[in-house]
Amino acid sequence: MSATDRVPSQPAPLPPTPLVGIVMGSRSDWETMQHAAAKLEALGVPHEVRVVSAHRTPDVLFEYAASAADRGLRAIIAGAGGAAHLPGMLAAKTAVPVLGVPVQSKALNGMDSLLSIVQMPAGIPVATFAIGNAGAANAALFAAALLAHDQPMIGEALNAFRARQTDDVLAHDDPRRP
Ligand code: RP5
Repeated sequence: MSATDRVPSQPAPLPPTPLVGIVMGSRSDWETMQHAAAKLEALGVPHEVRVVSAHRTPDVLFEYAASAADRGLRAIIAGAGGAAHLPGMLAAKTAVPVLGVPVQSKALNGMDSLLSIVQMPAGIPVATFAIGNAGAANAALFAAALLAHDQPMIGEALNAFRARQTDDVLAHDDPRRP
């Protein structure tokens, strides 16, 4: 028996519990919502990604919202396009902050998505971001900012990202040069 055989086997480490849920109304929204996932990944924010449709899987939506707080989610980033009811319906069913991302629709360029997410009645807020990729990225940065106070490593990663972004602009301030 070798020395390594005697070492008791360690259980595989559990994946970190997601703090942020990224949901979207359709797989077709992933092209936009991947920008939220990429930002959370880069900042080390544990997250999960799901397709949850307000119209096609309403029962899944209700279950997702009802269990979100108990599962430890601290924010939900919800992207949808067209008649984009997903963020508002999630917010109606959970007090976990919902960050809405209007996906750019083909028919109306996302104005339909934006208005149907932003125009919530008083009492059920959805923090609404820009249409498309910028909105998805900013929703992730906002979620990280929400978590930063209680999660110092996320706060440090966010500060470092912002400093790099500033440095990058300053280092390339002549648009005629690469
Ligand atoms: C919405 O309808 C989705 O959020 C998506 O943006 C839009 C179109 O969905 P697909 O027809 O591409 O599945 O529910």
